[in-house]
Amino acid sequence: MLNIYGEYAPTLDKLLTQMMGQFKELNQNYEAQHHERLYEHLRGRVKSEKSMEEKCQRKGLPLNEHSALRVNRDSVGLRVVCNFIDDIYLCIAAIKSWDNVSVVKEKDYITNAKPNGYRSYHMILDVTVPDKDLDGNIPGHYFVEVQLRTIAMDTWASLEHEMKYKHQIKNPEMIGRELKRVADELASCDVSMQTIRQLIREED
Ligand code: 0O2
Repeated sequence: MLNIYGEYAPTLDKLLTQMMGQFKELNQNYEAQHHERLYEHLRGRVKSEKSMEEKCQRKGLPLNEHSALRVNRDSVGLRVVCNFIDDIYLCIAAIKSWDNVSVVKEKDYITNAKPNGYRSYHMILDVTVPDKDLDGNIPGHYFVEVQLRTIAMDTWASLEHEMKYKHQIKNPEMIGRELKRVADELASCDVSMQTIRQLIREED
């Protein structure tokens, strides 16, 4: 039985619940004010102890709580999926305004897509929770990874991930080129959809 999170495992579950709650409240408040949702849907998970152990092994890290919770910073992860690119940046601004959260790292793979076409906005947050952390602090500090994407970006990333890990690809260059082409087409659709929303708003 793997136990890489040790005594901190229950806190990770609580942290996920806390963060999911904060995001849901954000969406509810936004909808009450603007009559539309800030994000379309939200997913969250505590990385399984087995996946975390594999990740530590892959990186040559010792299998302990420090590697799982401090060196790796995605034991708790949330994915925020928005209808429009602009909404992603509104979400980011809201996250930055939260009192219990500070941003440790940001990667804007939307403005600067990865060479394979991957697009998403990644944030590593330092979040305060009522429980003890690895250094014995109460309230404790834990890392949370947040990925923000449009529906189109999310669709692409899910399919690319699925194909990459589940299939033995015979012609990776050609498949890579095709995936990149589709990613760019979807990115162009995201921009067009946002322009259409703007046009509709200007009519009101
Ligand atoms: P999983 O199973 O999704 O958790 P890290 O690898 O986390 O130590 P790094 O190198 O800073 O740190 O990672 P980055 O670039 O922020 O990306 C981390 C996560 O983004 C990945 O997690 C994926 O979920 C996602 N991601 C990044 N690049 C791609 C990509 O090209 N395609 C897809 N589909 N997803 C991507 P993990 O840990 O790989 O896996």
